[in-house]
Amino acid sequence: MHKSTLQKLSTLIAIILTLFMFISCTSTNTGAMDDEDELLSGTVVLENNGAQSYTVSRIDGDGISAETGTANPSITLTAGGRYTFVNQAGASSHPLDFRNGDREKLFGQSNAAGQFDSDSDVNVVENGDSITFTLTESLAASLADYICSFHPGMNGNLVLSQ
Ligand SMILES: [Cu+2]
Repeated sequence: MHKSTLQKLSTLIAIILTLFMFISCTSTNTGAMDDEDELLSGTVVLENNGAQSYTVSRIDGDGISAETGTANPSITLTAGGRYTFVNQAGASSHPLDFRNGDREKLFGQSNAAGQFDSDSDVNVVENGDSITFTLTESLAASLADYICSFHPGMNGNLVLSQ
């Protein structure tokens, strides 16, 4: 009689423990999904004024801002986000490069090698005229401007948002 009560009790405890493990697993997974959802993501569309300047025609998403319609505007980016530059000027006619303060290429659409070309966290992906990258803390510490590798006048600052 007493033994069977103990058995029932331990079965009940086992069920409760299993339920707790299931609930904590579920909530951990949900948390991870929320973290990924919170990754900033933005797109900027660039046009050109001949070989004189880039202009921004549109911005979508979060973490990126610039004045539209002005020549070579400063583009403000938030570290930690993943950003796409759609270069409507044409990646082959006006290859868009991203540089550090010493005017060295970090990555971009020109054929020259860049310091962050194969950084797996920055994960540069080129697709036609578009280029996408993640602004890691270490990239953010170096990033200074964007430039057309053919036309040095097509050049503007990249600014970190505070
Ligand atoms: Cu150009």
